[in-house]
Amino acid sequence: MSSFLAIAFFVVVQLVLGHSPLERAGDQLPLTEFEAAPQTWLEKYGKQIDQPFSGPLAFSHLPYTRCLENEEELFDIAILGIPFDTGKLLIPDARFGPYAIRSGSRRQREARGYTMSWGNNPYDHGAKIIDCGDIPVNPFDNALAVDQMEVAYSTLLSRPTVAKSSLTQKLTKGGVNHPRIVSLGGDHTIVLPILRALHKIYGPISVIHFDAHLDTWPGYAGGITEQSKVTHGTFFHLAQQEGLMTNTSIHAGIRCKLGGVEDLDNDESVGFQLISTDDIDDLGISEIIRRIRHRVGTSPVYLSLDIDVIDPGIAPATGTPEAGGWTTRELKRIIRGLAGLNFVGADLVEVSPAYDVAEVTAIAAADLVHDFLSMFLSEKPPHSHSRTRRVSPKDEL
Ligand SMILES: [Mn+2]
Repeated sequence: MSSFLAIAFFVVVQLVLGHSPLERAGDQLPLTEFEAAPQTWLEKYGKQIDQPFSGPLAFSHLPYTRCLENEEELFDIAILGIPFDTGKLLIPDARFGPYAIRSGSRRQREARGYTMSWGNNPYDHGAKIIDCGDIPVNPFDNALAVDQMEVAYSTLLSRPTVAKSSLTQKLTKGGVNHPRIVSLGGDHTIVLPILRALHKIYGPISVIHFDAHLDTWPGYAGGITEQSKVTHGTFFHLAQQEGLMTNTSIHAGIRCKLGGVEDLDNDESVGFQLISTDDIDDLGISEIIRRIRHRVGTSPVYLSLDIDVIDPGIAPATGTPEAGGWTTRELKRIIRGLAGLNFVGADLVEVSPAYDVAEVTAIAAADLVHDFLSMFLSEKPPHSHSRTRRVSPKDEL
C-alpha cells in the first residue's frame, strides 16, 4: 500500500508541474512498430488476401473474369450470373440474385472450403473453378434476352476444359470434355435457354428439379403471343415439346396449390416423377436420395434448384413463397446424396434479395452453391456420419 501511495504522489506532482507522468527529460518513449520509417504497403505488409468484407465481388473470392469476352479464358467449372427476371409472375428483383449470392458468399473462400459433412474441399480436386461474371441480358426484350442466354451458355460450354483428372470431366458420346457451369439466377425462365444449349452437346438430358412448384404448366392464362408462353412456370413444358429432356426427370420438394389433378397428369406427361415436401417425413432423406438416383440413373443430368424449395421462414427472399418447406439442412443432406451422378450443369434461381432479411437467403444460396461444387467433384456421396471429430475406436459408444 505504501508503494501505491508513493506512485500516486509522484503522478500528482508531475501533473501539477505540467508533465506527463511518464515523461522524463531527455528520454522518449520507444517507437512502436507502427511508427517506423515510411514504407510502401508492399514493403511493409507484402501481399495480403482480401478480408471477408473487402475486395471486388466474386463468388467466394474466386478469380473473376468476363469469360464471354475473354475468349482465351479456360476453366473446368464456371460460376455464371444470369440476371434475368422478366419471365416471372409475382415478386420481381431476381435480376439482383447473382449479386446477392456473391455477396452472401463473402465468408467463403478456397482456403477454407473443407466441410466436415463432405469430408473434402471442392477446391482441392485439381479443377479450375472461376467466376465468369454475368451475361448482360437485355431487360426490355425477353426474346432477345432468351437468345442472349443461349448464345452465352453455348459459348462457355464449347470451351475445352483444363484439368485432366477424371473427377472433373464428363465424357459426351463423342468423347469430348466440356466444362460445367453453375448458373446464378435470375428467375427460373433461364433454364429453357440453358437446356437448349446443353442439348446441342449432350442430346436429351434428365433434370433433377428442387422446387415448391412444378414449372411444367402448358401456358399462362392471358398469354396469347408466342413470347408470353416463355415464363418461369412453363419452361419445362416448352423444353419437353422441343425434345430437350428425357422422360426420366424428377421434382423434389413440391407443395404448391394446383388447378387440380390434371396439373399432375400434365406434369407426368412432361417426364417428371414427383417427391412432395411431406414425403421427407414419410420416406426419410435416404429414401428420397435413393429414388432420385434410381430415376436418373447414369444419364447426363442437370440440377435446377429454386430457392423456394426451402421454407420461406428460412429463405424468405424469393418470388413465389410457399409455406411449409424443407429446412436448408435437410436439402443439403439430400444434395450430398447425389454426388457421383453424371452432372452436366446446375443452377440456383429465384433469389430476390430486396425481400431478404439479414442476407439469410443469400447466405443459404451461396452455401448451396459451395455444395454443388463438392457434388460435381466427389465420386460418391460422403459417409453418412459427419466427421465432427476424429475418434479412436475405444471412444466410440
Ligand atoms: Mn418455384
